[in-house]
Amino acid sequence: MALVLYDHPLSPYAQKVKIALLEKGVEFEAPLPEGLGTGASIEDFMAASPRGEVPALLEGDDVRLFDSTIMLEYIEDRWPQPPLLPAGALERARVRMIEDAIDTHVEAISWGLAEIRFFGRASSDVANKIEESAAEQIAGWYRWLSGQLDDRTWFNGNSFGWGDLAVVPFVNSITRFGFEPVGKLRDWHVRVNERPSVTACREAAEEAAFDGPRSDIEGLKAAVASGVFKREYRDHRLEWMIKSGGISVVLDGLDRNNIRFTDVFG
Ligand SMILES: N[C@@H](CCC(=O)N[C@@H](CS)C(=O)NCC(=O)O)C(=O)O
Repeated sequence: MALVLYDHPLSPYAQKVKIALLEKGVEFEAPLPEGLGTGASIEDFMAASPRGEVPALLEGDDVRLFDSTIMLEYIEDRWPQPPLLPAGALERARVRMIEDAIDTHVEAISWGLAEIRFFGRASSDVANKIEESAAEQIAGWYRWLSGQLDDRTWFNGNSFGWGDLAVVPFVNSITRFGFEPVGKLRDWHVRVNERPSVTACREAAEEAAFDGPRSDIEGLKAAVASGVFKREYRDHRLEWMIKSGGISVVLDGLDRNNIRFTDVFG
């Protein structure tokens, strides 16, 4: 049975995994799980991903994985060639640290901007405060990323790899919100987006975000407004919304029952 990666083209986490599979030349299908965001989606997707999140990876009768980092580990173990992690314990640790910071802190910013700009969660005063905070945070994270890149061509070292695929989908999301990287981070951003695996994922995301046939931003907005699509305020996202000035957004979402937290898995 083919490898199935439950996907949404706008999910930067799903993009990490798709880039890794494309780089390894592993064939996969990438369907959109029906009911994503309702908290009660199709059975095989929820069995693989009890938090109801994409990506979810399924293969044969046994492989049921959630979490993009765990999937990257699995893919690297299962299809070691070409290796995506750099050589050497410290280099590998460095790359994993970058991935963790991006997954938790940087993703929250583009997710939060979508809450404000697409889903209209905040009044103009609160929205302005959140936007200002997001802009400051992005400048800081871009500085940190430039420092991590240092004089390297790739976050991974001398060649493209895990360090790069863990960063580019998130920087592309933030760039779509109008925050272009500068300096050496900009040079890397141009370079990495020329990679065919990255180009494919970026184009699919752009098509979904803007006007392609896979785009349904208006439908999504209506689903969130009516409470059918409950946006997931988990972990770092909840922290981000509160620290960036949006505690009223959280309270309002609870009131309207259009945000959700993680359920017990069993
Ligand atoms: N830690 C997870 C995070 C996955 C995640 O948050 N996925 C989002 C899409 S970017 C999702 O499916 N959210 C479901 C929802 O909002 O209901 C990973 O690395 O895969």
